[in-house]
Amino acid sequence: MTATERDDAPLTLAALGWSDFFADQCEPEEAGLLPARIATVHRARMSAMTQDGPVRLELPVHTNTGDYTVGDWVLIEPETHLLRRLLERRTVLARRVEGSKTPQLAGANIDTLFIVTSCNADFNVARLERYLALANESGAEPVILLTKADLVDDVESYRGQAAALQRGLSVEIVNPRGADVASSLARWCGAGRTVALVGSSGVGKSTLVNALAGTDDGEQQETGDIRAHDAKGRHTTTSRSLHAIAGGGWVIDTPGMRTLHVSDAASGLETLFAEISELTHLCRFRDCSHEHEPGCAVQEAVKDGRIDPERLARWRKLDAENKAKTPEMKGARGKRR
Ligand SMILES: Nc1nc2c(ncn2[C@@H]2O[C@H](COP(=O)(O)OP(=O)(O)O)[C@@H](O)[C@H]2O)c(=O)[nH]1
Ligand SMILES: [Mg+2]
Ligand SMILES: [Zn+2]
Repeated sequence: MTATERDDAPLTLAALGWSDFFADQCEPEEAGLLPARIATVHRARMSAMTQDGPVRLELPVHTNTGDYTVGDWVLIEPETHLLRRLLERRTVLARRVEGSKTPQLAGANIDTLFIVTSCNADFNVARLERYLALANESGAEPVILLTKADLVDDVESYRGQAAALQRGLSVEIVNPRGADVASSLARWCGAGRTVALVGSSGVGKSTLVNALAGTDDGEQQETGDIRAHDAKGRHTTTSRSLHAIAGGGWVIDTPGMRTLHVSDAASGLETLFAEISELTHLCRFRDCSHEHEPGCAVQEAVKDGRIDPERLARWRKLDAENKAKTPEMKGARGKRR
């Protein structure tokens, strides 16, 4: 069921994810406007959820819908549903896809980002680190979901590898087709909370969305076993939307990605590689490259086994990529809390 099709019981703003963070942004003269949460974004139209149900937004001329994303809070006119203003985001998931210059917005005001990977061929620590860097940078809490545990006999080794990627990282083994999906993810869901799913095509994201949304009524997300790819080889899931979770809260499904670049993610990388980045302050030289300099605290840690050289190599690669792909003259991109 997509949010736009939900026309039953009215929702409170809090159930939609509204909080003081957004209320505090409203000026006194905006008191007559209605808060609305973007549910779908298309090239020329957008829909939103309000306390009074789903609405199709009236867009001012020259609106670029690419400036908005699923999960955004906006203020609209109650009668006409004319879009008046975008409220500052608490978190925003942005990513640069190959061949595009501007980052694509994949969702906003997400509390928890589920990074979904299967335990078989898709499992790749370097790719998970890319997702983690983006998740950290977005401001959402990353959680790794391991699917297809039934296809391997050493699921605990996958759990261990995933958990080692970042301090305090939650890793959950889920069976997207099982009856207990909602309860195993309940810790992160619930009224007013928003989760999103990212990960390669075929790992079970749509199956998870369907399980969370409840399958009894409404429209289902197309899953890979119905039709993995269309005739042109595109992924099954091509648009994002806000789906109501049966037990409360909201889930955003995002289309699969082939290549995932890291850019504008310096602080996300610092969180991800905390055990390395906190050593760099101890190096003798301020501009240490951590390759050959005397007094390099990072190299010392590699030598005495505190840091895995492969992990260091992956950090180097992502750090260099981030520097190369982040424009020097970066406009103020509202720093998140
Ligand atoms: N064996 C196995 N198959 C699964 C599991 N989870 C999902 N699948 C299957 O994997 C395929 C792809 O799932 P889908 O939800 O479409 O993946 P998406 O591309 O990430 O949205 C479907 O055939 C699912 O039924 C699992 O835990 N084990
Ligand atoms: Mg899908
Ligand atoms: Zn160093």
